[in-house]
Amino acid sequence: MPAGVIADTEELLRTTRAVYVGDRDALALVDQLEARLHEPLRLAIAGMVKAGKSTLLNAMLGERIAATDTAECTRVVTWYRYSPTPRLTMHLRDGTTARMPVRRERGLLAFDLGGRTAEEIEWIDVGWPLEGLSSLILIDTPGIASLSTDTSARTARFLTPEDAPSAADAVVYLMRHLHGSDVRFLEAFRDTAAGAGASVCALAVLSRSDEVGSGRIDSLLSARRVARRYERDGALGALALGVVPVAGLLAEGARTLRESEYIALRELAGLERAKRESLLVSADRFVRESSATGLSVSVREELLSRFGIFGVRLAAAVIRGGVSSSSELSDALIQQSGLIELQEFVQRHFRPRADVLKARSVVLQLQALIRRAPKPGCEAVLAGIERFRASAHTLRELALLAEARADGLPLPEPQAREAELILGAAGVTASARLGLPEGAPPEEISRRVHTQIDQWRRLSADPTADRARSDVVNAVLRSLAAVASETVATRALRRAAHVDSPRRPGDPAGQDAAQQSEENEGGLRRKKRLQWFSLGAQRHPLG
Ligand SMILES: Nc1nc2c(ncn2[C@@H]2O[C@H](COP(=O)(O)OP(=O)(O)OP(=O)(O)O)[C@@H](O)[C@H]2O)c(=O)[nH]1
Ligand SMILES: [Mg+2]
Repeated sequence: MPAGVIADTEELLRTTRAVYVGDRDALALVDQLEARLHEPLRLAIAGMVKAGKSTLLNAMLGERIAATDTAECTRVVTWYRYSPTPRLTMHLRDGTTARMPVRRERGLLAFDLGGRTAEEIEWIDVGWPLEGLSSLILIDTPGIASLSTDTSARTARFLTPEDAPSAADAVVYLMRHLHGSDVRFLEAFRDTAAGAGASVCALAVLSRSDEVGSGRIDSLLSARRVARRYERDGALGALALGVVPVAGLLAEGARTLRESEYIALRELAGLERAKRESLLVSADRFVRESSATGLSVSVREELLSRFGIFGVRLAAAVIRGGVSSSSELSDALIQQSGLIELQEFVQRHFRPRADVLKARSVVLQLQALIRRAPKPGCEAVLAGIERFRASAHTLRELALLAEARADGLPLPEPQAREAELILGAAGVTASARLGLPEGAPPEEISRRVHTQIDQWRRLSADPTADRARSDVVNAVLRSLAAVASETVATRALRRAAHVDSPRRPGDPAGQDAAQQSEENEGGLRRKKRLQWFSLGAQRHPLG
């Protein structure tokens, strides 16, 4: 990634400001874009109605903030971003805003719309004091219906507008089964970015994956197999960078686990086998009157709504396996839920590309502005946009990865597979690109990158290669050159500073140093990952 992408884009905004001097609307847009450039990446959670979006968002946040089920506010686009104190603001369709009270009901955040309907509200802005939100803005979107409705229209207007770039930089797309509407949405999302090289910034989640095997204890294994099949599916494979199975309800329950719930689950785990099995045979049976357990029906109903029958079965099995505290149970369930894999994916693919993705969004908006209201002098802005395109190799990588998934790269095996890795298919750290284990020593990385450069240079000199192949080979060489220069920088940095302190959140100066050193420091990398969303039960749940 070009080091100065943010600085270059700021320069482009300055040029635009000069061209549009005196045009209030255009200057207000430039102000907004400048702010956007310095905000965290905007990651939208999208999918069909009841795919489990809000539940997953709560699991990612580690608090039950987003409303689930049938509340009116599930039909409104809702942003979650960092604020030192809780703050809820409604942005109304008539252009005004209204503050909302911060109120909790039974551990959940209550969205008090003051009697307004979803139709009157454009979006809701939730500021929340969660550290994870300082590096990522999460956006919950209303469900897309297979038949067009007002609610799906709102999501479409926000994420895939016809005549403007998307308001989100990347999307986590939830689906329970692969449906025509899912493919159509992902195509539309990719195409809003088409002007910037058809880069793919979507991750698909096979959601509610505990239900894939009807809640059987091996459901998540079945879900994993289905996810792998979807990944290889021609239609979806070309539209998403990967497919991760996630049991969102289990993850949400685990991250907000209460001591009383742990005690109830422990009681179930301790029942004699025949009694336990008769209770857990189905969700219906679990909440029927029964003499098998001292837990009341209402306690069991609550457990079922919080964890699902799969979660209750799994929790009982895990406790029987030796887990002996609520925090250990929480960790074990999070591990099983797929949440960590999702987080790692976001960490691996979106976060390191955040600057380029944000800059791309800004550049697309500038392009739309020039189309809408051309001004004398705007050629300078267009030239800047062209320079961005040419230099944003990250976008080229994302476009080639999408092409690789759709049709395969125009190279024989094993080079095609190697090329995908070098272009960042498994992550953008030097080790991931070179197919080395995380934590490989810098010397080995350095040796490997130079061997690869020699090999790909030889390929680039092949006179029989056609244009498509040469383009890929050149892109691979460019990625390798970036790895080589990063490696040199990392080694120099280590020598100069003995870098060993992990970055503090929100410390961009320290970020580079930590990022460089983490490439070769498995332990550090894990620490930073955990800091980012700090997975684990929240010790102070709402309510
Ligand atoms: N078993 C199971 N149920 C889930 C899971 N995720 C969500 N649910 C349930 O599915 C229902 C819908 O969940 P939501 O999170 O509101 O889904 P959504 O996609 O946000 O729904 P809309 O915003 O209305 O489109 C709720 O009753 C959840 O408890 C899951 O991973 N497993
Ligand atoms: Mg929802």
